[in-house]
Amino acid sequence: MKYAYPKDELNPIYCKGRGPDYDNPSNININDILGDYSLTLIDALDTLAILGDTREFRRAVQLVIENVSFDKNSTVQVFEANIRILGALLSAHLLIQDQSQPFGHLEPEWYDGELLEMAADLASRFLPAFHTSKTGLPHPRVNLRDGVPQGSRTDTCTAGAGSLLVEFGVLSRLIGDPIYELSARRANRVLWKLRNANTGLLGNVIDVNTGKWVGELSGVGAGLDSFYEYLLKAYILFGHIEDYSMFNQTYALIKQYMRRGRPNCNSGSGDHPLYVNVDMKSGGTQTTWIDSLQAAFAGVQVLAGDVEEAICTHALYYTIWKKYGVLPERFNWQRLSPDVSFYPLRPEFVESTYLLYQATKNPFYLHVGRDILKSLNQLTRAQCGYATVHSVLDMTLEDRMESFFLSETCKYLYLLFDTENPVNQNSDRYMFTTEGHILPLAPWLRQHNWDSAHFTLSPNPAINSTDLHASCEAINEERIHGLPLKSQYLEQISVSLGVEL
Ligand code: DMJ
Repeated sequence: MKYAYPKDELNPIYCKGRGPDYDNPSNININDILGDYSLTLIDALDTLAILGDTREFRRAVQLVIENVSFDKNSTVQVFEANIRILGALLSAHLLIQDQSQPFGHLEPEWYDGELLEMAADLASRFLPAFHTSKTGLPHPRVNLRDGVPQGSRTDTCTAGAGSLLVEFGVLSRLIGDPIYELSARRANRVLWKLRNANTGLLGNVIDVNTGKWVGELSGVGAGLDSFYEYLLKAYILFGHIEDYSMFNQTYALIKQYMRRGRPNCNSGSGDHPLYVNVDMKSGGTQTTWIDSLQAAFAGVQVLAGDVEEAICTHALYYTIWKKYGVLPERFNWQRLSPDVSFYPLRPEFVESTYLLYQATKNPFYLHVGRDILKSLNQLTRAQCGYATVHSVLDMTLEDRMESFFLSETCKYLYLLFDTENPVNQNSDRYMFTTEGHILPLAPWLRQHNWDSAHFTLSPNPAINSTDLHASCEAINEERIHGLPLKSQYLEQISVSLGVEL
């Protein structure tokens, strides 16, 4: 707040604010995310509530309402603005509206739904992305004032087009306007139809006008990660069996085509399991790297009830984290070195550590959390904040702190240790969006107040009851008191990666 507000991000080394790069519109690394709308403050609203800083939360809400406008000549990515801004506004609005105020007194006396109005205004600016595409898949970018820019790119990653349902569904249900939920559902169904006929897998990049795959890599990391996550989370929130069925079918295919290594993580022999990137047409291995976004997959596996497998997935990223002190963006599992070596303070590994601790209560994950905390403080702390690691090889830093550091990385770390936090005390009442915003799990979200007969799209994909086969394993005593992954297997990964755990 001191150095950056009202800018979008903090430059933590030179203590300055950062906004969009208006001089260079093609700088999408910046402009996709920064919209001149106090991004970090908005993204961190519910973090303030979770930290119990009610005064600062109310002050931040007031600043946002009084000073932020979406009537801006900013061209942003729909996906990023959805998860970071729309999700944050909805979460903060719902926290304020919660009659029981479990986080303390969050509601400003004068509050009259302004954050929800802002959310609806922002989402209405996303709609041209859907209306101007030939398939129903959204264009990746919109100008907040003018809609889809003439001649703008039509290739979108699958996660970008197919992870809008959680926020759009909540908004639709709050304001009673189905357009958002139906647009997001339609995009999911279009993607679903375009699965490869042979494998059933989706690629990572698609053209929104032709519906042709431009990237045929299929994996659980960048480009696809939150698509799977949101099928499951949309089901948890809204209870539509269609979403659950889609999740279960894809999850089975992920196991079939992408998983390598011994069949059972915690027994038998063979290599440590690994989810690789494959060719969507054949299922054959396509790359020798995994990326740091894939570390979130263990969290999805926890939510899906596949805790043993989550323990296994997480252990690999823990070993890589220990090797460098943070996670390189891409790690080559053949050469055992980074292919892409920056670390922008991403939350995925912390997130799955937190979710695994919630699921197992095994203190191993508290130790992992302490390791994370120590290395963030030792390696990334800068003059005015925490800085992106430019290269894990020499630990040089870059002057950037992305908004997800406060909305996710810090939040999950805090929640890992704050066992009395209302989120942890009522963990069956909340769900995290892919940007770490908490949403209530509530009966009213399982209903909608519009007449679905007027709004049917294409028919539901065929759903077979045998697709619905998830189960929740009970965690036995051994899981709580012993190492979650048996020591011989932990040692196996540490030896193969040359790390001392
Ligand atoms: C965040 O914006 C979200 O976690 C998203 O799902 C993936 N990318 C970043 C964090 O790495």
